[in-house]
Amino acid sequence: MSEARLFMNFINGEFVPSLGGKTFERRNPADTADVVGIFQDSNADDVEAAVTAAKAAYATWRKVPAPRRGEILLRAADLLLARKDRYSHDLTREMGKPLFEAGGDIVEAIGMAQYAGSEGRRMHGVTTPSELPNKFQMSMRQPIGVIGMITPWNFPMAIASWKMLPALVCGNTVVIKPGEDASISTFNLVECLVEAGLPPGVVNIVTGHGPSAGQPLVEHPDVPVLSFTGSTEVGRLVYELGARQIKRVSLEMGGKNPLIVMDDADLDLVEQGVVWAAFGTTGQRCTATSRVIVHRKVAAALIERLVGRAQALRVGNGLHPATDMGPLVNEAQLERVLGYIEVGKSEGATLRCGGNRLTEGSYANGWFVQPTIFTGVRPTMRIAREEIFGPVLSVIEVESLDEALAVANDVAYGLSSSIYTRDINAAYRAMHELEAGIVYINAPTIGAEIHLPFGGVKATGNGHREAGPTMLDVFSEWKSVYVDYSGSLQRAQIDNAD
Ligand code: UN1
Repeated sequence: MSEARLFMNFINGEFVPSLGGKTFERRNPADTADVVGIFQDSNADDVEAAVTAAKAAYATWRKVPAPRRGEILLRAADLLLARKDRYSHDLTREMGKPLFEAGGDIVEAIGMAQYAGSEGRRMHGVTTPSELPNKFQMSMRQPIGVIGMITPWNFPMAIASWKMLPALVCGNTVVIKPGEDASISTFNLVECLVEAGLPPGVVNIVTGHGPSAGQPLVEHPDVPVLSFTGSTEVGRLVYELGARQIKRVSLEMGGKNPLIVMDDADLDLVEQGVVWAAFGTTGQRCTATSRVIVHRKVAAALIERLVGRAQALRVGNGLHPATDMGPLVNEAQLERVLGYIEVGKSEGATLRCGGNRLTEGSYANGWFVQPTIFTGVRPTMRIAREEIFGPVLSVIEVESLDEALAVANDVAYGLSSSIYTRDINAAYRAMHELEAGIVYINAPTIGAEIHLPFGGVKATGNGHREAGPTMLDVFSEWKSVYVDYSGSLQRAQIDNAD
């Protein structure tokens, strides 16, 4: 067991305690005897100090040429790669996912650092001809100011990188409040940026809880842009509070992601994909497969395979190399998942495997639950409609592609989706008709890459996309510039009208 480390806030390049003098501790969800860190329980005064630092740093950072800003990110990518093992260990210990998955979280941040870093030499605008002679026109991106970020614990390094790195390359400065269950990864990301040359005040970290540290950030008048990933419930609050000050608010929220299995699907492939996407990260991904919508002809065969695979998963401490599935992140999440399992039973779904908390032996000090599969689920049941964020899979049987698509779309959310079929027409129909920001063909609902837009429709998001070329849109303002070198007044839409 390693030592518990004391983490200060990071404001203006210095590690400082919370002005309120309070701290909180984080324990390893696989072994609650292991205190992984003690963090500042920040308040509005800490947020004020961080925003003040970010605002002052903005005056100079916005003028650093974008390629120079990008070079810092590219150097940070190299540092992240060199420290991948250590940072993966920290990440597993703070939030529970197995080491191999934690490595993926770091690799996603490395990819984003390379992608956002190289954007420093692109950030293309549009240059178009004028309708008037001797007139030139173009558009360019400009930074906005201090960006407030509230990040979740489930991808503590990747999601922090999706927000922070595009914001920085655009020339903004940042105040970030990481999820209180997994703050260390944000410190690790920022450590690399600082060693790579990021000036003081450009990124500031304020740890703590939503009401005491998140809300003052959301409401701060000097923070014009908010980027939030988390629950729809909290996202709605962030949106409402932001709207009062006409802030730009980018929200990334829940999912109830469907995976359609047609009767011509390759069931070997389906079996592997479903188990990975439903139980990977203990189901705690907003992209997790939580509904399998299967054609009745292959349902029985598929269910048997899924149950066999789910029961064979090795649940345990993510630090052990043999572990397939780690614990849930905290006690509240455990209670929530167990609560939904009870809901599923009382709604009349059939519990085919799992359903219990694991408490014996090495499980005694952790938040472990078995991989759980419900069959006979009807689309109207709560377990088919509400986001559980745990290793609970609902299997729904259908008769046709039309019915599968209708069931898939009949939920509030629309993040990720998938269809397994060998019929190219069915695949293309699904691609067009699934109400989701992401569609996979013959692959499960998880595993988005950072150079395509990431985000969802309906209650999942509010129209913004993280990652991909669209990532710059949240963190920059367009400016259109007209240069008239005719030496005379040329009236657009009038002097050239005939
Ligand atoms: C999330 O669950 O919030 O596509 C992000 C994926 C990962 C990111 C998940 N690359 O599953």
